[in-house]
Amino acid sequence: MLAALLWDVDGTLAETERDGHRVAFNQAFEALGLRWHWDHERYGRLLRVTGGRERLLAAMAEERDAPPTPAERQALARKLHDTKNHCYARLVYEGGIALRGGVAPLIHEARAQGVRQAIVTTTSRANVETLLARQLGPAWADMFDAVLCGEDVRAKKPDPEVYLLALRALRLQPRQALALEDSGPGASAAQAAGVPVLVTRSVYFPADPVEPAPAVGPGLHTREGWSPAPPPRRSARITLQDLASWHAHAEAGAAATARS
Ligand code: XBP
Ligand code: MG
Repeated sequence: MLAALLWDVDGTLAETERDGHRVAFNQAFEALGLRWHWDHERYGRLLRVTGGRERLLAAMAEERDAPPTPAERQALARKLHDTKNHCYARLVYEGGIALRGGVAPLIHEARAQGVRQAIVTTTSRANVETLLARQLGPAWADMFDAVLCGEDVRAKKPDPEVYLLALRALRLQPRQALALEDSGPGASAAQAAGVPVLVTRSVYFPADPVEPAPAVGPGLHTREGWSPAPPPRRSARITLQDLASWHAHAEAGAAATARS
C-alpha cells in the first residue's frame, strides 16, 4: 500500500532550473564582475552535474579566465553559489517561480488522505524553504514529515543517500513509498534506494532514460501523454488514486519477480 510520497524539488515541484537557478547563476556572474553567461543550451549540459557549487566547479574547467588553483576555484565557487542563492530567493519572492500544474492539489490531497510526504532533494535547504514558503504558505513545513536537502548528504543524486535518509526518517521500507522525479539522475537515485519512481518530465530533461518506472508523463497537470495511461476519471489532472494504482501495479510486478 502506498504510504508516502517522496517529492524531488527542482524540475518536479517547479521549473526552478529554467525560471530560477539558471537566471540566478547569470545574475551572480554579473554581480561578481565575471563575463560568464550560461545560456539555455549550455545550462542543459551543465545540469548533468548535480549540485550548484559542483556545477560551478565543473564549468570553470571550460572558462579561460577561471582562477588557476583548485583552492581559488573553490573559494570563487562558494562566493558565487552564495550570491546565486540570494538572487534565487529574490526571484522566488518576486513570484517568478510557480509550482508546476497539479502539484499543489496533489500535496493537499495526500495530506487530507493521510498519505505521508517528504521533500527529498539535493538542492540547498534555503532554496527549498524559500520556494515552499512562497508557494504553499508559512505553514508549508506542516505538510511534510521530513525535509531532506543537499546539506544532509555526503553524495548528491544520483547517489541514493538522500532517499535512504528519507526512508529512515519516515521508518518505511522502500516499496511503501513512491518517489516523484523529473530527471535521469533523480530517478536513478530513487531506484538505487529501491523506491519506485514516477517521472514527470521537465523542460531540461524531456527524454532521459528512466526505466523501469511505474509511470512516465509530461506533468501532473494532465492525464494525457502518460505511459501507462491512467484510467478515465472526471479529474483533468493526475490524482492520488492514479498514483496509488500505478504504485500497486509496480508492487504486483515486483512481487511476481521475487516469486519467479
Ligand atoms: C537539482 C540540482 C540542484 C540545483 C541547484 O537537485 O542539481 O543542484 O540545480 O541547487 P534536485 P543548489 O533535483 O535533487 O532538487 O545550487 O542549491 O545546489
Ligand atoms: Mg529534479
